[in-house]
Amino acid sequence: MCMRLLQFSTSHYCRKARLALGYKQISYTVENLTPGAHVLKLKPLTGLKTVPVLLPELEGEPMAIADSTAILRFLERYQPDPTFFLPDPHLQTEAQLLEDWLDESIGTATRFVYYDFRRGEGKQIDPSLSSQLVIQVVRWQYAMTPAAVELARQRLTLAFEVLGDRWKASPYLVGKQLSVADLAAAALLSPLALIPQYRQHQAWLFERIGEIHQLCGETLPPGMKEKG
Ligand SMILES: N[C@@H](CCC(=O)N[C@@H](CS)C(=O)NCC(=O)O)C(=O)O
Repeated sequence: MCMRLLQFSTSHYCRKARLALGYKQISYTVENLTPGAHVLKLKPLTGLKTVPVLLPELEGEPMAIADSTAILRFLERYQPDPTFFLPDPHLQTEAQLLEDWLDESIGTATRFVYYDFRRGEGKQIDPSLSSQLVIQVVRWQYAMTPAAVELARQRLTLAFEVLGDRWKASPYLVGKQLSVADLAAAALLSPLALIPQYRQHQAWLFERIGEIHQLCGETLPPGMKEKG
């Protein structure tokens, strides 16, 4: 039996779980859920309504694990090698703190800025009525007002400073090896690859995002090209 990942194919949090599975070379299948109907499946399984959810399909293991951070923790316990936990406990705590900030603050900011782009300047990516309707629903669901989008942009500016200081000096955000912080950053900032202004001014970010995807055997995010 192999593990099953319940996901939305476009979700950057699901990308984080896929990067972790790929890094550990664990085979898994994905089940793409339909937004809206997903709640009916997820609520009874996890008590939450968000993807990713991992179904380990293993005896003696939980039936379902919700939340990307919990999934990474489970994968590390299930298969410690290769590790994405740092041997120094202080550095591991720092990596987890960065992961939490990226999940809770930056992943949300990315979502706001991305959907704002898709209905404005980036409308041509998919101007179809169905796509624009989905974008409107998501914007309404998360109360993406212009003021909230502006605050999200400011949070991203801080993220570029914090991540830039670290990734320009070393391939790793914390310590001397890949950690949960690197995986979280590579996934949660990836939707920005479609926005020309970020691609142009934060080239270092997309370079590192590309390298981490390659290391994890994960397809590059939309807007980034595989190297020949
Ligand atoms: N903290 C969660 C966030 C996951 C999340 O926000 N997932 C979104 C997709 S990007 C979702 O499932 N939204 C559907 C909903 O809220 O009903 C994690 O790290 O897994």
